[in-house]
Amino acid sequence: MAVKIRDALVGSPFLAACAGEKPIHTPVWFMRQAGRSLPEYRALRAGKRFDDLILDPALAAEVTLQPVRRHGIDAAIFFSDIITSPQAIVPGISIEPGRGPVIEQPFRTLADVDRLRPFTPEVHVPYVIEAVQKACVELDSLGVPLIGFAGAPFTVATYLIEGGKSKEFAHVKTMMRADPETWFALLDALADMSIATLRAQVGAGASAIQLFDSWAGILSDADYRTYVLPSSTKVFSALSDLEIPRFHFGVGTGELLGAMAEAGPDIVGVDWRTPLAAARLRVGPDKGLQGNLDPVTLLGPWEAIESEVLRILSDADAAGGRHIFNIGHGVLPETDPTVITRVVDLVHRSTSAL
Ligand code: 1CP
Repeated sequence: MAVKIRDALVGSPFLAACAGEKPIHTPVWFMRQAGRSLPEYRALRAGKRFDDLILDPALAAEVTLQPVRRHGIDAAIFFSDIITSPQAIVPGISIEPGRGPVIEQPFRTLADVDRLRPFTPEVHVPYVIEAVQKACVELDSLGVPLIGFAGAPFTVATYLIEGGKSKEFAHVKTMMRADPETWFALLDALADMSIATLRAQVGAGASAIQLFDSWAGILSDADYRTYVLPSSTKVFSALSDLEIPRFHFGVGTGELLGAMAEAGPDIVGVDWRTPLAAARLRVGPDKGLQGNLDPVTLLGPWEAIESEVLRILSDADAAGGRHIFNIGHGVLPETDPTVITRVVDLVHRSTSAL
């Protein structure tokens, strides 16, 4: 793919791999690399709510940069949340410690969809734009690109419909089948919101984007194709003119990788359940693969971590390369950050001769 690269980021292994070129080493970053595994994050966070960080561009930029300075990773991910955009225009949405997003008045009817419109990033989330701009000043000086992100319409809808996190997703799956009019209107409005926030982040300096469809794996391939694929496809196609790498991610999505690739991303995330060779067959030869270390592996022992990392690198090679090393879901809070730095170093050292 053609990738637009700012002068400061020429030579970035992450952007080279995304473009399908041979990077100087396999690029590596970690989902949830910013946050509770870092003592410097806990120090900065003391006495503050999560929203205090999100709403303050200087703090959000600082937290985005912390793991880059510490680990020498190849990309930063913007510190925000998938619920930040809906939260900005819908009253009664909060992020509660230990719980995640909580929605006071869950979305259940067609009338609820109107609560999401209109959404204009410059008006509703100016702090997001400013935080991206601030983070990119230091990231440019380090030659490290920023990944912007948004929640995929489906995963954001699960929170809005259920009112928070869910195990069975009963309201979600029932609305899909019982009230397709509301379902598709809601997912379409959320697609527009994802498109607007992603375009705003790219406009402010992000060099790549990731669409998080964390909970898509609860669906069958048939249901995913009917109820989810159209809205995710809309997001990826609305970003195609930007010439930036577009990532698509989910957990437990081994059975959906073909359909998720059809939505139109350039790189597809693979969790630890699916070998990269099997992912390659489902995704096809032309897209990048991201993953696929089990985050629990990082809890140790080091010998097991090392052999898993090397196995994944060799699997990636056998699966045709174009690999971005990552974990299959977020860093666990109890992970020792020095282990993450060691993994970054291991990935770089063992691939720089390839
Ligand atoms: O470092 C980074 O990865 C950037 C920060 C980031 C990202 C990418 C945060 C900060 N949230 C997200 C995306 C996000 N938020 C996802 C997709 C990624 C994933 O699957 O992990 C999801 C599903 C959410 C929803 C959410 N927000 C949860 C999960 C709840 C559940 O259903 O299990 C939680 C706990 C939050 C709050 C949140 N977001 C981010 C942090 C650091 C926190 C914890 C806040 C706190 O300390 O209370």
